[in-house]
Amino acid sequence: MSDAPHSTKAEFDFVVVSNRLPVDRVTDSDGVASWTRSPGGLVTALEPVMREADGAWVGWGGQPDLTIDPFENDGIHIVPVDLSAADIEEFYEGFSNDTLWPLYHDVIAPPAYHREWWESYVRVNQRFADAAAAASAQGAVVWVQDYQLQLVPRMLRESRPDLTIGFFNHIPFPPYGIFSQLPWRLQIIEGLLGADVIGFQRVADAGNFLRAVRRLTSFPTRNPAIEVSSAGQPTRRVVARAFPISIDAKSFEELAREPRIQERAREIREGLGNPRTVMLGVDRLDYTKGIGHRLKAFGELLAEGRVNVEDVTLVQVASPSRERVAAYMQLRDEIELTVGRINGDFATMSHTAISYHHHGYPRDEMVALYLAADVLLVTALRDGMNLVAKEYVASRFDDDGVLVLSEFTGASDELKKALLINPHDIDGVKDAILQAIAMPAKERATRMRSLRKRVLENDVSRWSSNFLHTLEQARASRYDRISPVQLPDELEWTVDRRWSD
Ligand code: GDG
Repeated sequence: MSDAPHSTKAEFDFVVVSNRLPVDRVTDSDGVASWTRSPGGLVTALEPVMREADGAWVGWGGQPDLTIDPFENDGIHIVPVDLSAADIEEFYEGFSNDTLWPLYHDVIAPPAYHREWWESYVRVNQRFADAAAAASAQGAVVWVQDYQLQLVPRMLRESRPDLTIGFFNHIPFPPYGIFSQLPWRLQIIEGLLGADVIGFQRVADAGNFLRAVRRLTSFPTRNPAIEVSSAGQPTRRVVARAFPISIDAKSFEELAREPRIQERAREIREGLGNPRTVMLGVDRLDYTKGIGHRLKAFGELLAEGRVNVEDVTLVQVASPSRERVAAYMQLRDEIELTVGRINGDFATMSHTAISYHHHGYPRDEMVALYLAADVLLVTALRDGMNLVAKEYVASRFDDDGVLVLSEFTGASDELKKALLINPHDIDGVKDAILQAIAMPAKERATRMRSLRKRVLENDVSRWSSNFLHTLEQARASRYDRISPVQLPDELEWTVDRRWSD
């Protein structure tokens, strides 16, 4: 079955592989299906590269048992991978979202280890690898995205040694003490080492990965290179380093500058009863985002009378996520109970304490919310990057607004002029909220200007071109040996072993 014109071409010089395709299948009231582009940053970043290189995108269409031939959508060749209902349960909701996700986020929730989930992960990774191999022309560049597909680089390397293979991990890579829990830790490391370049969000993530390589293999390493040898194969050099992801910053600024968006921002404030301060949280409803910590801090400030419900409102957008995974159902109950309690205790007839929204909003509405918010609260307990922080900054062309940002986000490595917080330290979060509310306009502008410079300069197109440039270089030096002077010395081994325990 197919809803779109078939693609005539079958092999491409540039192939992106991700769990989800960059398009969503929508069915109209007459039951006619079509595909619309999903508005993610990755699509925006890779679109120009895709067009220039005549690229293809391999991924799952988002619905079970949907067998669809490759087709073209708005200049991008789409190669769908079919997942059955059982694959979704075991590979996606199981191993990806209930094993790897909690394990890679500091075991905030306990990871579940099930052998049948792992077997499904291997099978589905092989299916993605086969689809990518079939879509790749001789000598093509293949860029694999994220933790759902960590075995694909090695699988591709085995079937197609002619390819140049990149991998980018959008979520953190955990310290060895945590990663080592995984019964299949060695297979994951070997899977990733099939790539020529392995990208991470933070320098610390790349460091954790290199330490795991040292602990689990005997491959020589010298930051950022690893010398990988396997029987019957020439020794290869693999590069593992940080490439912090970003957003299409200009498009956020452009939207924010539109008068209709600014008018909408005013309407939002009015609808909230024009409080002096609007605080905002925008997150997928996920236990890594620290939404409960944020609510606790705000609730205590209200209870202690240090903020007044007439003066300060918190808008919390919690977009629905992974609703069939038990930990997410429980989280939703907990968050909504807390919101209900705080509103019950503190709301007045004219002012609610927390305006809570369990839906997704269109991009326009998100930008209007960013403009309406005096303070953005990002309290993630662990987050690969956190794009919401960067979107807020990019939208604030007026150099106003205060970003309160968790140290446990990748974004905090770059956005040093935010008010940085440890979300576990509730008193510290409360102090930062009070500081943000009281911050003089001049200081807000100075901080925001510095944050904006960083985000506008390092946008997502720079991220993708940096990665692809490094991949190009890695292809050229794949068989260069790590020079003898660069071989790991005893000191490095000792230090690494001591700190990674
Ligand atoms: C993973 C990593 C890393 C959210 N609600 C709505 C909406 N969103 C958009 C935001 C933002 C994106 O979703 C969320 O990105 P984050 O980076 O904040 O978080 P994750 O979804 O966990 O993403 C993360 C990222 O990958 C990229 O590498 O930064 O660490 O976990 O763009 O705006 N967008 C719209 N309506 C919503 O209701 N339109």
